[in-house]
Amino acid sequence: MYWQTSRYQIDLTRPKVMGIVNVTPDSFSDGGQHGSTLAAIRHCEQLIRDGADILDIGGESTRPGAPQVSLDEELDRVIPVLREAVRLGVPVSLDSYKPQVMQAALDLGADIINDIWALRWHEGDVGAPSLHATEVVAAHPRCGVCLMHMHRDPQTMQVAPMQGDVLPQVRDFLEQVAEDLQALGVEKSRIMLDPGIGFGKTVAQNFALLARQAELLQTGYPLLAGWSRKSSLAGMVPRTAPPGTALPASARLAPSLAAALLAAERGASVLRVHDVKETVQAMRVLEAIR
Ligand code: YH5
Repeated sequence: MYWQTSRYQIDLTRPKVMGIVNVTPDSFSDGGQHGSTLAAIRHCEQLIRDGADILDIGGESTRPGAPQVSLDEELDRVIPVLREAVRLGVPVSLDSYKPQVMQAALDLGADIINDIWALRWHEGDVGAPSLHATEVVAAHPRCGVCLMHMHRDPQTMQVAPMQGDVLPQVRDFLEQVAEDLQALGVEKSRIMLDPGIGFGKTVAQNFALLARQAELLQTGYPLLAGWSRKSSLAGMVPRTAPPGTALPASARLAPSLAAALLAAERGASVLRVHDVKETVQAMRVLEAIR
């Protein structure tokens, strides 16, 4: 199976490693963007040396409760990085839900739109109808798109997680958005689905999405798995640890690798990770037994 993207047909025979690049404001310089742009590009280059197959570049933190970033701020962060990143020889993905950022990224040659809102985000209902994300993607002849399931929104998703058996809910939602997108003329080969680990689900629900990943693969679409450093992995501590012991995000490498490897072994096609070098090594173990 291939993932069709703007410039690359990505072979999904073996799992691909997508390296996360967060473009965050530069606390060292005078408020300009040069420092953070340079740091992000350096990070892109390092991830490629580490074996990243795809770069995923984002300018807004989507951690639970994180503040939103304005359109202008997000463009200022992400566009200078994308302009350089598309010259690095690997497919480049934009992690954003804002249609205007998607359009600017595609205009620069970005290969993939990765959207935690599955192209369904829209600003407050006041004012003129703005550019819609589905139209931006559908108007492009072949960019790739990753459609992710999220319960509620990043500000409130953990306040009231999902109820009941999440598997059919996540599967049916993703199948529906993929179908709607194809009705707008987007080829099936451009679409990747993602259960949205950590986005409005309990720890048990997140692990059910891994244990029963086969039910998501029944849709016939390839899957992206995003387990890297997520808080569901914080409890992976010795049984002797005091109750409530939690690993900080910086100490979640081992469980992140375990989750990525299990997801790949259970059929995930793309692994979205912070720790590319180590994930590539883990994937070599999978290849060795196949
Ligand atoms: C995803 O799963 N996630 S941003 C909280 C953390 C660690 C990591 C420390 N964008 C996904 O990575 N796009 C994000 O706790 C994504 N799938 C796709 N397709 C959140 C993130 C993170 C949040």
